[in-house]
Amino acid sequence: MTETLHDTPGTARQADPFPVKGMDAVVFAVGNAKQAAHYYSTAFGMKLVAYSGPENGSRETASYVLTNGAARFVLTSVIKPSTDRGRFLAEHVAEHGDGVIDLAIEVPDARKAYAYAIEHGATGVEEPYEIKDEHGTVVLAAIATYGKTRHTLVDRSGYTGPYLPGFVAANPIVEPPAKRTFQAIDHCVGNVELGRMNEWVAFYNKVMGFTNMKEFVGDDIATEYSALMSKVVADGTLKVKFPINEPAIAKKKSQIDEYLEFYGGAGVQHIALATNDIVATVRTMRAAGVQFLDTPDSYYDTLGEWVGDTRVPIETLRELKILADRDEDGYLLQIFTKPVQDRPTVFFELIERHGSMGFGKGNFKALFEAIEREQAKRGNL
Ligand code: TYF
Ligand code: FE
Repeated sequence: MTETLHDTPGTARQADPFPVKGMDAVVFAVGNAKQAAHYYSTAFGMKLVAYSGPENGSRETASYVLTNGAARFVLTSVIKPSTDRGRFLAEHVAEHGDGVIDLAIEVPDARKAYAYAIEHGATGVEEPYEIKDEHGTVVLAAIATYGKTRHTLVDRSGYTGPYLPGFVAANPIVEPPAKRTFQAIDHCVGNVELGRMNEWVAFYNKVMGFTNMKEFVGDDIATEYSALMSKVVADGTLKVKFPINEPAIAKKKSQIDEYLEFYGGAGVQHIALATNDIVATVRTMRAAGVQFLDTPDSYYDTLGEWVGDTRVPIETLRELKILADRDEDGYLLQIFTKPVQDRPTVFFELIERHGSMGFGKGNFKALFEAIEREQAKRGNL
């Protein structure tokens, strides 16, 4: 049976088959969650809000929950593996280094979302289950995606606690910066094996009813300079956006191949964080020691000619190495960190959108050249 919504007179569209509220959390398995929590507090300006560990009954793992506006990261380490969960975390860190194990999505109904996903070909990881404490009930379920990554589907509408049952409220590690550094997760990018991008795009099309966004990197750009192909899937409201990259066979060894080699397979490549003042955020994060990719001066010499007016003067963009792009809907400002662990794997993006819902297509050449300069320094190009 299909329902229809009538939102514009004279038009009818299908009700969203897989409604989502937004990203619930990005969950990382790391070697030392205590120190990672410190890094995301002092370097990224996030705020520790919840904790689970031996002090409150979790003897096997320690997890730190940090937020910044609507963005939520969960950092988990294993203390002493004794269950399948503990062994999974220990092996994940041994094999992949610090990385993302879960792109959790908040949904209005986790049971319905799970049933829809399974019916449309998803592999179940956790059947729907409830957990409760004095703050209420959360319904959770999980499905598998690329690599060892999963999507936990979270219905927290019946819950008022700091994160999930099993977690206790925690105080910030340091006083968060006076001005918030970012406020939401804009998109989460996956790297998949050569030739498998379309398969994963089809997975999101079928399993979550996500549709393709117009921006993509096809063979033409791929062979010329990017050495990767990319397509973006998103839910109907564009709150959850998942670009998927695969390596392309080009003149140079792909940055995606470098990731796949050092991560040990498919996984999350970068998390983009939405900010409304990228200049202030980059200044704060640079002062705290975060390293960003460099952009040559020549980029800024011609930027004004094609990008037009932006909120930030070109000279400030040049000083901070921030990139800018424009499309028919508006413009965006963006910058990329270097990988945040010793393996050349996970990194972050800061993005300030002004109308544009793109991903910085106009910057792909400059960006991919910057990534390749780093790849060359590591001896992987
Ligand atoms: O998310 C995106 O599509 C942009 C561009 O390896 C991008 O941030 C794409 C691939 C890549 C790095 C950045
Ligand atoms: Fe991005």
